[in-house]
Formats: sequence, structure tokens, C-alpha cells
Amino acid sequence: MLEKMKIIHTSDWHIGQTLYQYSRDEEHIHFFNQLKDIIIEEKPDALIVSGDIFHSATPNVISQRIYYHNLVELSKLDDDLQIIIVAGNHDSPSRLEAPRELWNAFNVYVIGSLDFYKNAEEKNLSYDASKIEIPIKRKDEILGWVLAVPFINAGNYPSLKENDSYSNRVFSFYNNLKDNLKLNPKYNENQHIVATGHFMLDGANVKGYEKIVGGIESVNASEISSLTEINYWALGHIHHPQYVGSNNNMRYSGSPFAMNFNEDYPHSISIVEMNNHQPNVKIKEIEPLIPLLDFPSKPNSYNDAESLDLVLDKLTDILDKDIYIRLHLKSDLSLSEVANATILDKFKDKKARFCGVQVYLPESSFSDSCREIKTIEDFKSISPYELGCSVYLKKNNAEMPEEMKAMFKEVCDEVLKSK
Ligand SMILES: [Mn+2]
Repeated sequence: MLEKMKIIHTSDWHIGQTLYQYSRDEEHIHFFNQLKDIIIEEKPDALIVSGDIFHSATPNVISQRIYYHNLVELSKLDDDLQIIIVAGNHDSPSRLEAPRELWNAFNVYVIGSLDFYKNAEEKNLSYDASKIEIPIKRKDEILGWVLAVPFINAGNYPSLKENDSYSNRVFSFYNNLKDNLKLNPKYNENQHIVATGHFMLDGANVKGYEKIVGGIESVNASEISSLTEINYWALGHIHHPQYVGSNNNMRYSGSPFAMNFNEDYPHSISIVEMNNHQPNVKIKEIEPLIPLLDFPSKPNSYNDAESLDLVLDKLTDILDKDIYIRLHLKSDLSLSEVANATILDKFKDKKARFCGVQVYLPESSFSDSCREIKTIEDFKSISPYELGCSVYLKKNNAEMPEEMKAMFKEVCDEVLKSK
């Protein structure tokens, strides 16, 4: 008989992250308290965390204590609750996995890496598939399986043919994995299959994702969703909660709270009930402990923005709130030292946390110093110095300070001379 199976899907905790040098430990603890309540209420069979447990590969002692303490607390909530954790690109696979056997005693299964090894006869990398086939049990019955795949470096997905694309290699990898599972004597068709992954699917909404640089590799969503035996994809990496593809079974749970000001959407965890091989997802919003506030609300341009005096005046009312504040204001020149000091002074001994200023300059100062690049010839005619200055202007909405310009010019000249 096909039993229902309930999982809670979350990812991208980023324990140990700091925002403008403010520790976020209290916010993580606040999240774990909410997660505990949700688990008590929902009684899931499994909790799946799809990578980026820690913000850094070498988390500090406090971060580790928050992780260990809360994971043990979660596992104590229910003897039948299985917790499955895979490493993300931010985690150290070996560090995360080191206490693996100890965790098993708490019904926690941690997969840091696949332990790829070179097979003597084959050219391809092989791995031990049984390590990542995790049965989800209720009493002694196996309800389903989690193919617990951590983040894998693009170059490490085995390639079956020469010049196989990244997306193809990811596809064949999961295809293989699911075929392998079917050979497992404990597998039968009445069991659900969930796969984890920590990668970028094409078509995903990446708002707030800071590290998009040219040529980032993504996986073809429609190709991978043709693996219909996989009933639900519990994905991590993208912080915006969303489905990708048209089947409503490939999902990023998103991070539990905003990691930066651009993640200005509600954050949540996903409660997934598997019934008849179909996932039914319920979204549970996570209430932030310390909200992030753009103040005043983000203007579109210089004309919409307000002046420093006006902004500081309005600010008075909210300085005693426990919030992160990023200021937006207009100025005819980049902010002076005096203006910066005035702002910092305003926040002194206040509860609100200052997180920088975005300055909006008049449009004209933009077009004066930013030449349009339309052709390769335009591009070639721009000196590295000129390009650097205009990138600075675009990024900061302010001219590069004179002192920095001089230093930058010196470096450019030096490099060009040595060519
Ligand atoms: Mn992440």
C-alpha cells in the first residue's frame, strides 16, 4: 500500500552569517524556535536541509554550538523524525560530515560529499551510491527514499561522453542514481522518491542572489524534470522560495530569513506531503526577528529620492526599533565625511542597526562620465582606468574619490608599462 509521507524542506540557513558586521546568531535561534514549533505541529517523517548549513567553510565556535544544540533539540522532538542534511557550496564537505557516525545515533544523516573515487578499469569517477540512498521509515516500514545529493563541483559530475555539457552530466547523474535505487532490494514502487540538489536551475528567480557572475552554470529544468520517478526535488542554493519548471515538484525552499537587503520577499519553509507520488506543498512563513528596512523606501532615481536632512529627520521615529536600516538619499555630490559622521552619530546608542547609505546623484553626473559602449570598437577605445572609474560610479552612484582615483591610475599605468 502507498502510504503518505510528510517532509519539511528547508535550506540555506547560513549559520554564522553577518550583516554589515552584525552577528545574526539571535536570528538563527529565533528561526530554530519556530522550526521546533512547526515540527511539533506537523509531525513530519523527515526534515530535509538542502545545503548551505553554515555561511562559511570554517564556522566559528558560536555558530557550531548553535548548530549542534538546535539539531539535537530538533531530533529529540520525535523519536521517529529523521533529519537529512546535505552540504552546500558554502559548507566544508569534510567538516560537516566529520561527526557523521555520531549523528546517526540521533537519527540525523549528514552527507558532505560523494567520495568520488577513480575506478581502476573505467576512466570515469565512481561513487558509493548506497551512501546517499536514505530510507525514510515509519516504524519498520520504508515509506520512501531520499537521494541525498550535496553540492557537487561542476567538474566533478561524471561525464559519460566527451564534451558532455554540465546540464547533461547532472541529468545523467540523477538518472543513474534513480536506476541504482531501483536495484536496491529494499526498494519497491509503492515508495516515494525525493532528491536533493544544491544547484541553479535555469529559469529560477534569483533576486537577492549576490554572486551572479558571467557564465554561471545552470541545469536545464525541463530535461531534469523528465525523470518522473523522482517525485519531489528538494532544492537549495537560491534564496527566493519558488517552484521551477511546470510540474510543481521542483522547489527551492529558500533561506529562512533575508541574508541581504535585496532578499526583500517573505521567507519560509516548505511542508511537503507526498501522496500517491504527488507532492502537496504548504508554505509556512518564518517571522523575522530583526526585519531589514530600506529607508525611506527604495527610490527609482535622484528625482524620487529625499535629501539627507529630510531622511535624518524622518528617521528619528524608528531608531528605537530593533531593525536593520539601509538609507537612501539624494545628493548633488558624493557624501562628505561630515555627512557620513552625522549619519553615524544619529545611530549612536540606538537600537536600530545602520547598514550603509545608497546615494542617488543627479542623472547628468552619470552621462557625463559614463560613455556608452555599443560596439567592440567602443570597448577597445576605453582605457582600463576609464572603465574602472565608470564601474565604480555605476556601483556606488558616486564618483570615485580623488585619492582613490590617483592610486588606481598609478596601478593601471604600472600594469600597462609592464606589458
Ligand atoms: Mn545559499
